[in-house]
Amino acid sequence: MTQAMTIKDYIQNEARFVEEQLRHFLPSAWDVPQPLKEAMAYSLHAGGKRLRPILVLAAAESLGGNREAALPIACAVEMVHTYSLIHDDLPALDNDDFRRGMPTNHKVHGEAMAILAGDALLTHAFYVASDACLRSGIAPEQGLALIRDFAEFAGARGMVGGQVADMVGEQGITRLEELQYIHTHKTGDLIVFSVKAGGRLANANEEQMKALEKFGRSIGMAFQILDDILDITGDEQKLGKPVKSDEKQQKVTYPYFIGLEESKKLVREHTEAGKQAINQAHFPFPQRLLELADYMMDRDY
Ligand code: GRG
Repeated sequence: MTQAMTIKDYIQNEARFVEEQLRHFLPSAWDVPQPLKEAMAYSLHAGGKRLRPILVLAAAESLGGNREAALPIACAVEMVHTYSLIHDDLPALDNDDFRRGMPTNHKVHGEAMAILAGDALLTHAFYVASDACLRSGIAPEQGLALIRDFAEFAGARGMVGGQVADMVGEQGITRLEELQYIHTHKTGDLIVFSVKAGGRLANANEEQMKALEKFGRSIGMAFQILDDILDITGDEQKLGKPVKSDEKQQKVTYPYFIGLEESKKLVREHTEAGKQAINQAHFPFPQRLLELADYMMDRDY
């Protein structure tokens, strides 16, 4: 990877690596019903920014870690992210028709198959992650800690918990702290897991793991606040999904609580705080991680 490459090219390159790896997401020898395979592949290959897998790779790279070991974990995170999007779009949840610029999974494959494709992507992610730990030669305790983190950050006190808090609190949120809880878990936790996983695979020390956690928390929060902002100011074509959906659903968001300008300021502040954590923790190759934080803050889709 040449240092002269722009962050945009770096992201495109890394996303391509992930895409290629995802093409072989199910072992070809496995006997899997074709409709299930198709429904899983439909959303997995529907595009998307691949930011979480890229964060796994960049975190590993920041410590001189092995890309080969990080790549399957990066794919596993994308599988969990994709399952969450499929389920989030279902009629029982957000009932959305478009995602990543395409009809949602249940619109194409039917509701039952979409639910099962999400289930299968979630469980398969844990197969891929544990298989990678077994093959990569990382210490068994490190592998187990990684899998435990994955379950924790994706599950009841992680992303699913955040989603439930969002659902239960819909329209009834009156305090910013409640919204912070939702963002921290629904969006932030998988991002925190991504950078921590990259760190673990690269044998990060305790100080570096703490810095990665702080980095993930900060850019995760910045990412979601920006998502709230883009729902108001963004371009439907670029986003690949309808805008103003928060307003239509009368959702309480950061701009609702503190206004657009203050929300934008907060995005910058969280991003800086994340970068500062990395800058203070003696990473040998932090450049891409830092650039990614800036890129995520500047995105318009
Ligand atoms: C249903 C268990 C369950 C969880 C749902 C991820 C999620 C939690 C809901 C999706 C809706 C949403 C707006 C969540 C906030 C996180 C977020 C901004 C997701 C979109 O991530 P991007 O922008 O999407 O990285 P792409 O398509 O680029 O991968």
